[in-house]
Amino acid sequence: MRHRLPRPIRLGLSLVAFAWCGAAHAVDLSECQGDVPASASAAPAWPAAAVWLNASSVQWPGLQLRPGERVRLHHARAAGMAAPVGAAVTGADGALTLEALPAAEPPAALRHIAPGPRFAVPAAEVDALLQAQLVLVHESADGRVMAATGLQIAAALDDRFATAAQVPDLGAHPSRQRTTFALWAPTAQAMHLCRHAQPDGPAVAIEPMHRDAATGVWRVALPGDLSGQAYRYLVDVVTPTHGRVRNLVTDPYAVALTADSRHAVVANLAAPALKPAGWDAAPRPQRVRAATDQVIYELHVRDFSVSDATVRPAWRGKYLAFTEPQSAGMRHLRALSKAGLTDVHLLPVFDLASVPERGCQVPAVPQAAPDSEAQQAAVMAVAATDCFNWGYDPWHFNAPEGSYATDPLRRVLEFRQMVMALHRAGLRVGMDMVYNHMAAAGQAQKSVLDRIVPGYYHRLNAQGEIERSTCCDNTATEHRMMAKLMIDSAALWVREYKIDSMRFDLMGHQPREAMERLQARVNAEAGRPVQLLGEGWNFGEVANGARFVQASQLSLNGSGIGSFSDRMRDAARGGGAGEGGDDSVRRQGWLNGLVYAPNALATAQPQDLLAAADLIRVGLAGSLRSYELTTWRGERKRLEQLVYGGDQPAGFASEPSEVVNYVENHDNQTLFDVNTLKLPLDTSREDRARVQMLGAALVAFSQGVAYFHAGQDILRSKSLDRNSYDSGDWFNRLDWSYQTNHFGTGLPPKQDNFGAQGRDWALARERLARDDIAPRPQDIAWARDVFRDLLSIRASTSLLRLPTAAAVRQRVTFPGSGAGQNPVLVATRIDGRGLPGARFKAVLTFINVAPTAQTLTLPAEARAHWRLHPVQRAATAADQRVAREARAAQGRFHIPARSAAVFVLE
Ligand SMILES: [Ca+2]
Ligand SMILES: [Ca+2]
Repeated sequence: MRHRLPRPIRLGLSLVAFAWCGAAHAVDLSECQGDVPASASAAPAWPAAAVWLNASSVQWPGLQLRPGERVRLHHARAAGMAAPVGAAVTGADGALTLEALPAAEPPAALRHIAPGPRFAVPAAEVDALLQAQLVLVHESADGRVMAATGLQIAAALDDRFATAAQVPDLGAHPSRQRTTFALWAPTAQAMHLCRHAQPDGPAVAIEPMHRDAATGVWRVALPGDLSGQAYRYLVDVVTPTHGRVRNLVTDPYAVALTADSRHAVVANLAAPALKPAGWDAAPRPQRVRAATDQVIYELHVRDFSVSDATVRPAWRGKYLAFTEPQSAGMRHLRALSKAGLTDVHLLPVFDLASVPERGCQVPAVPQAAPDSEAQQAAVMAVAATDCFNWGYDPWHFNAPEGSYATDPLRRVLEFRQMVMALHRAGLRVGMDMVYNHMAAAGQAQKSVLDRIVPGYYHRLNAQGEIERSTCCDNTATEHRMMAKLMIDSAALWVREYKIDSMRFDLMGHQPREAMERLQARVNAEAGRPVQLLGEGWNFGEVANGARFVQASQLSLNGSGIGSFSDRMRDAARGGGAGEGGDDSVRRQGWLNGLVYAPNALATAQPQDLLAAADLIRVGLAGSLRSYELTTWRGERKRLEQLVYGGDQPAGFASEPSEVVNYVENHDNQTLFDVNTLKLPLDTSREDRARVQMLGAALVAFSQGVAYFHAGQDILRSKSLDRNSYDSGDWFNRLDWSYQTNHFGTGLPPKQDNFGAQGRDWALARERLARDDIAPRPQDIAWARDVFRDLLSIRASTSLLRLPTAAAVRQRVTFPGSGAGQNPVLVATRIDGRGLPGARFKAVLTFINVAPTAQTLTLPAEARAHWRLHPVQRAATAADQRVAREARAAQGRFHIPARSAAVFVLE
C-alpha cells in the first residue's frame, strides 16, 4: 500500500515555514512505525518525454507547434492533475505559458535527446515548480489539450542545486554534543526524521527537518550522541507514478543498518566499539607498487567458508571465517599469498537486497546421480530465500552486507575483522562495487533513491522510463548527485575499511570523467594509490558514447584504470560469453583443442588457430594499442590495427595498468567447465588439469593485471552452471580439503542452462554422467601446486609485470611468431637488461597447448645459456614433466606436451 498524505497541505511562501507548518498539523508518530510499505506498481500519469535542459529551459522532443498554439506548464502541489486530450487540464494550482527559445544544439550531457522546440521557464518559479506535479501541455488556441507530457528533471536539479555536490556531511553524524542528519531531497515538500531508541524498536520521536534553499539538503541537529539509535526519513514528495506520497525510507548514506535494512543506524565509524583491537595501527600489505604488480583472487565471502569443516559452524559463510587462522581456507589463502597473490577481491559486500539477513533457508539437497535434475530442483525451490546470492543487487552502498555478519548489528565490526585478518595474511582487500544499478526503483519496497528524489537518480529513456540494460534499474552516474554518492561511497570504503583496490561492475555504464574524479578522491582519502579496474563493456543506451565518454575499454586509455580484456579470454577459452547449444562445444579455443585436438562437433580451420595464437600474443603484450606484432599473415601491425570481434581493435589499452588479464571469473562457466564442454570427451583427467594450468600460465605470463577466480587453482567446477548468481551454495561451494571440485553434482539449474529444446542440458548430461572427467584428489593437488609455482614465477621478476607501455614495446618480443609459425607453441621473450627487479638478463616463457611435445628453434639464442626458471627446476617443482623434459640447448627449445615452461638467462 502506498502511503498518501492524509490531507492536502497548503503551500506557505517560505519553504522552511512550510516544513514547520506541515509538522504542526499533518504528521504523527504512527507514520514512523512498521516496515517500509510496498506500493503496487503503477504507470506514470504521463510519459516524461520533455526534458529540462537546465534550471531555466525545457525541450520537448518531436513537438510540432503551429501558429496560435501554445505550450503551458501546469503545476499542482497536491498532484492529481488530469490532462485529457480535447479537454482542459483539471486539478492544477496554476499554469505558466512558456516563451519559445531560439533553436540550439542541446548541451553535451543531453546529446541523446531528440530535436524539438525549447521553452524558457521563469527562474523565480523553478524551486516551487520542481516540488509540484508538473505537466507540460501542447494546447490549442482555445485551451484544449492536444498533447501532454511529464518532464525529466535531472538537468534542472544539477543546475539549480549544483552546490549540493560540495556538501560534506550527508547521512547521520554523531558527536558528543549533537547528532546531525542531512539528506538531499530538493523536490521534497516536507521532511521528517523518525527516531528509534532501540534498533527495530518502536519509533520514539519524529523531528521536522529544514531545507537549505541553496543546496536542497534537509537537515536536523539533535542534542547528544545518538549512536546506536535507528532512524528513517518521512519524505513528502510528488512521484511520477503515485502522485504525492509520504515515503518512509532509509538513508542512502547509512553506514549501519538493522537486520534486512529495516532501519538505518546512527554510527560513529571512529568509535572504539566498532573497531577490532589494534585496527588503527595495523599495517597494511605494501606489496603493490605499480598496478601491474597486482595478482588478484576473486572470492565470494560465503563460498569461501560455507563448506569448510575446519571453521567453527557459527562463522561459516561469514566475515569472521577469515579470522580463523588455522582453517583450511585461510591456510590456502596464506599459501597463495606466499606464492605471490597480492589481492583478494570480494564479490559484493555492501548491503545487498537478495539475501535474508536473518533466518535464510538452507535447502536439503538429495544425494542423486551426477546428471540428475533433483539437486538443482531442491536448490532452486528456495533460491529466493536461501542464504546465497552473488549480490549484484545493491540496496545501501555505504554499509556492509548483514547476512555475512554473525548478527546484522555487528556488520561494521566484523567486516573490519575480516579486513584485518586478510591484511595479516599479507593480502590486500579489494571490493566489487556495483554503482551502475540498484536493486529497486520507483515506489518498490526496496527502492531508496527513487523514493527520495523521484526521477533523478536513474537513467531514463526518451519516454522517461528507467533504462534496464544492466539487468536492473540503471543508475545515472552522469547526474551530479549520483556521481557524488558513488564517489563518496568509494571514499568511505578506502578510508573507513582500509580497502586497497576496487573493481567496478559494468563500469562502461559510467562516465570516464566520474571514474577519474573517483580515482583522485580515493587516492586522496587513502594517502596512497588505490588501484581501480572494472568491466569496460560497451553496450546498452550508453554504447559508443551516446550519452557521455564512457569508462569503457576503448575510451579509458590513458586513465590508468583497468578494464577486463575479452581478447585473450575468448581466444583461450573459445567462443564467447552467452553462447549456447552446439556452439558451446563446437567453438573450441586455443587452450582446449582448436584445430589441433578437434572434438566431435568441431568445424574450425587452420587459420582459426593461427588467428587465435595472435590474439594470445595480444594478451601477453598487455593488449597495448601501440605494440607491434608480426601476424600469422606476415604483416607488421600495431595491436590497435588488429581486428577483434569484427569491428574492434584488438589492442585497446595505452598502458599495461589498463588491462586485466583473465580466463575465468564468476561470470559464465568456470574454465574447468568450459574445457569440459570443448575438449574431446576422451581427454584424460591429467590432461584436463594440465589444460587448466595452461590457462593460469597465460594470465601469469601476460603484461597487465593478473586476475584469477577463486578455485581456478583447484579445478573449480559448478557442475557446468553458466550463471550461478542464485544457484545456492550447492553449485558455488569450494573445497579447501582438495577432495572434490564438485563436478558431477547434478544438472545445473534449469533457468539459465536448459537451452533451446533442452540441448544444453543434453550436452551437460552426456558429460556429467561420465566417470572419467571429475578430477581425483591427486589431480586437484597437482593443479594447486602448479598454480603456486606460476605465481612464484610471476613474483620472481619485474619482467612479467612491466609498468609502462614503453617498457613492453622495448623488451617484449615473440620469437617464432609471424608467417610460417607453429601456432600451438607461443613463446615470449622479455629482455631484462637495466630493469630494476628483473633478476634475470632475460626471460623466455613458453606455452605448448598441443597434446604432443613441440620444439622451437631460435638461431639468435644459440649461444645463450638458457636455464629452466629456478622455481621449475627445483626439487620441489610441482610440474615434474616440465622439470624432467623441458630443455634448451643451442637455441633449440623442447617443450613437453601441454606444458608451460619458463627459461631464464642468469
Ligand atoms: Ca542486506
Ligand atoms: Ca538466493
